[in-house]
Amino acid sequence: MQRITITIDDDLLDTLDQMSERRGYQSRSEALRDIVRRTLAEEATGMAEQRGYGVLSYVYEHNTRELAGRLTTSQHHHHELMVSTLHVHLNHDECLEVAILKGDMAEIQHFSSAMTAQRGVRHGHLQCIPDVMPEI
Ligand code: NI
Repeated sequence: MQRITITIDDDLLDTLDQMSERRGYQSRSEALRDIVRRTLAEEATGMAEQRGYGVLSYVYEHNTRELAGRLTTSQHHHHELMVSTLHVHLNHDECLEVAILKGDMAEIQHFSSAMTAQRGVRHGHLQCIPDVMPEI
């Protein structure tokens, strides 16, 4: 680990400190390391033939136009990507699903977009974790 000095304007530093407090970082260093890691993860995700993991989450109404069945069918069509799925019955109508995916990042993104673009699916979110990341 190395110690560096950076120059940053007051407004941006204020914003960094506020974000650090909101997210519970122990120090500016940890906040900055996490920002760099996140940026690298986004960059790596866009690379061709990049492999890794995806954490896909979404909420849907299980009674809407056989949506539950169609989402399950899509998962079976892409069974090679599926590692595990967590299903939570949120209330009478809504379900929360979290799927752990593994494979080609482009395929993971394509599959995730197709799932979350379905009518009746809300709060769709995909977190990408590329396989090859520099150690920082
Ligand atoms: Ni359910």
